[in-house]
Amino acid sequence: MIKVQYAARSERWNTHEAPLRAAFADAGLAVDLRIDHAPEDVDYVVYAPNSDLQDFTPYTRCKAVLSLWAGVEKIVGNQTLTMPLCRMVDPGLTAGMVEWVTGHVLRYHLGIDNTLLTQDRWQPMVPPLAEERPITILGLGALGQACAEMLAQIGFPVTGWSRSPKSIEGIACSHGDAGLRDALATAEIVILLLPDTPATHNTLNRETLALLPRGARIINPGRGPLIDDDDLLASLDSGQIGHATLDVFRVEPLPADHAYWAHSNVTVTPHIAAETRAITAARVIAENIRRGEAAEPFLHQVDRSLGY
Ligand code: NDP
Ligand code: OXD
Repeated sequence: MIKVQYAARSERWNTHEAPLRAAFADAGLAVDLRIDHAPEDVDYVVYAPNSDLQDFTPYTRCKAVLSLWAGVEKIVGNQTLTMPLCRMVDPGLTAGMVEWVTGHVLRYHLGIDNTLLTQDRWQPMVPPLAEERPITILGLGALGQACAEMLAQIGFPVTGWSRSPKSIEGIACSHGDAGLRDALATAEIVILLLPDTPATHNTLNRETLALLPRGARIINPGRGPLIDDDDLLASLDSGQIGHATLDVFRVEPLPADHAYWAHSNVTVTPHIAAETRAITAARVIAENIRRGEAAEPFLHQVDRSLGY
C-alpha cells in the first residue's frame, strides 16, 4: 500500500479527498490516503505551501512532495525538503487562467470601462481590431504559453518572453535582457506570468515601465514581487501606465491602507485569477505517484537552483 499524506489547510480536505481517491483508483494505485500518517511511514506528500507542515525532516522515506499550487516560492528554499518537489500544472487551473487573462485583456481592448461610463449619452468609440493591439506576456511556461496562444488565436500580435529561448508557432518569442527591452517596446498590454524568484523580482520597475508605449496597461496574475509597487504607482500617476489590473501582491490580503485600493487606475482582484481544480489536479498527482512507483521521471519537478 502506498502511503500518501494530504498536507493542505484542513478545509480543503473535503474538496480534494474524493477526487484524489478516484484518481488513484483510476490509475490502478493502491493508496492509503490520510491526513494523519506517521511521518516516517509516508511515501508521498500532497502539499499546499500554506499548510502547517514546514519541517520535512521526519519524512525519511518520502519519495516526492507534490504541490497543489503552481507557485512554489514559499517552499522551494525549505532546507528540510530534500526530496523531489513537483509544482502543479493542472489543465483546470490553466483553463481558468486563460479565461481570466482573456477577459481582462478584452476589457482593455474593447474599452468596456468607457462603455459603462457613457450610458447616459451617444458617444461612439470603435475599438481597433485585435490585430492592431500588440500584447506581451512575460513568462511562457504552462500558463503564459496557454494565454499567449489564446490571445494569438483571437488575433492579437503576441510577443512572449522567457528565461530560455523558445519557439512557439504564432508567438514572437524573446529572452534575456535585450529580449525584454524589445518585448516591452511596442506592448500596449503587458501580462506577467513569471514565477517569484530572485531573478524575477521587480521585472517591471521605473526603467522597464518607461520602455512601454505611453498609456500601456499592466495585468499581473503572476506574483506581487514581479513589480516594483512604488515605481508602478509613479508611472500610473504620470500617465506612463494607463491602468493596472493586479491579482497578486507582496502582502496578501492586500492591506486596507495600500495605495492600490484607492487608485482610480488600478483594479484589484483578490488572488482569484486561477485556482487548482480538484478533479483535474488529482489526475496529475496520481500520474506523478504512478511515475514515482515505476521509477520514471516526475512531471513538473522544480529546479531548486532556478527556484521554479
Ligand atoms: P512555469 O514554471 O511553467 O513558467 C514560468 C515561465 O517564466 C517560464 O517560461 C520561464 O522561462 C519564465 N521565467 C522564469 N524565470 C525567468 C527569468 N528570470 N527571466 C525570464 N523568464 C523567466 O510557471 P506557470 O506558467 O505554471 O506559472 C507561472 C506563475 O503563475 C506561477 O509561478 C505563479 O506565481 C503564478 N500563478 C498565479 C495564480 C493566480 O491565481 N494568480 C495561479 C497559478 C499560478 P523558461 O520557459 O525559459 O523556463
Ligand atoms: C498557485 C496560485 O500558485 O494559486 O497555484 O497562485
